[in-house]
Amino acid sequence: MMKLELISFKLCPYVQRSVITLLEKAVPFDINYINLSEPPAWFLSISPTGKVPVLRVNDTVLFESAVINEYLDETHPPSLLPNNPLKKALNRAWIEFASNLLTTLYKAILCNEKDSFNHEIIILKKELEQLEKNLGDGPYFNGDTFGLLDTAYAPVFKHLSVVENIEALKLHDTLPKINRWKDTLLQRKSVRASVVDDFESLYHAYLKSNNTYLAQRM
Ligand SMILES: N[C@@H](CCC(=O)N[C@@H](CS)C(=O)NCC(=O)O)C(=O)O
Repeated sequence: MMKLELISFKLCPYVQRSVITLLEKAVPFDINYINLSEPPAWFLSISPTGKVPVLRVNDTVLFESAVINEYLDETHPPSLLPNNPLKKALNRAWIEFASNLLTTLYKAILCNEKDSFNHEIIILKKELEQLEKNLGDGPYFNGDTFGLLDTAYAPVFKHLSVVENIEALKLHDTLPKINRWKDTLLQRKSVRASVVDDFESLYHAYLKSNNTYLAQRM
């Protein structure tokens, strides 16, 4: 059997994708948390990008969350991707879109002033409106079944919910489908178990240490 070790940072939404996939598939794995503000030398020597997640599969080092997830999906059937090639391709495209959302959200949370924060939130809202237009009736993106795509959006919603506990973003009226999907995902067992218990307080500490606008609002 393959020995799996996931290298993680407790606040990283990309690692969270892999954790959710591993939990959904009930695959045994070890998790090794590192501090990304002072990455250990051994990590820098094995990681081509210096980024997490990294999945060690026996002696092989795999990186990039989308690739790690597809590897886990292929090696632990049944697949969490649709069988139909066009639907599968669309799922991959929307997984990439989740990464764009994370980039925008990350820019927003690091803003030091109200104006720049609000500017990024306007961009985020526009991106979310695009997503809303492309959602079906749920409860998951592909309908009744939870998929790999959902593992990419759950971390977006988790991070967004911490931000919304600090500052009301008023996303609720215009994005009913996203809000329903968000609630479904955040209640799911694998999603709840995919972050550490003190996630929210660690997130707050991160906001404070970066002297952000949101830290002033806490
Ligand atoms: N495209 C990468 C993004 C991963 C990523 O940005 N990870 C962040 C933490 S959330 C990181 O490791 N940053 C460290 C750095 O950029 O030096 C993936 O999907 O795995």
